[in-house]
Amino acid sequence: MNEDRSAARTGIPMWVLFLVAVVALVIATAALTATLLGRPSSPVVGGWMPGSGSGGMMGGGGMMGGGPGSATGPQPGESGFVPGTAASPRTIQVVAGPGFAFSPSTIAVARGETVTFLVTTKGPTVHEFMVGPADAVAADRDGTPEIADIGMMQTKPLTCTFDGPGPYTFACHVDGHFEAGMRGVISLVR
Ligand SMILES: [Cu+2]
Repeated sequence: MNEDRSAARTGIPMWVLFLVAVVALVIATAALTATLLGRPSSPVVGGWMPGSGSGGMMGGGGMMGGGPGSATGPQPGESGFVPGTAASPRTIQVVAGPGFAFSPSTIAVARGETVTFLVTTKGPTVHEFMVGPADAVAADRDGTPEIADIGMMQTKPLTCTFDGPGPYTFACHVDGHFEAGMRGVISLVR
């Protein structure tokens, strides 16, 4: 057999050469795939989020569609706005910190829509994100939708439907943060 002769000439078993070739091919394919797919389509950042160029910060994955009703599109009250639904929530990015603040501190939500907040902590302090009826959020009431322990540069999702009368707010209830002003307002549109 031809292969046996060539293997004998080089002194390297044929299967080793084959393995090396396969590994090289896999690496090349992976590199090409990463190049083609690695470029994220534009990050979901609404015009109302000043200074947030935070593409690539989101760890959750799978939530960033940029599809109908995402934060890239028209906002509540604007023409062409598509409200989020339970089957296809609208994604809204929220930055916690640095310092005791959320950005944005006011978030427009259409009455009745379902929204997925993607909350990213910037800075070394761990934060939480609670959202719901204002009295429940102010009282840190059990059962109010909340994400805990959002560490630096972590992003965690929280999906809520705003089908109640409101008013709605959001806040961080890590010790002292709410008192320091780490809270915001959901403005219900329509
Ligand atoms: Cu906090």
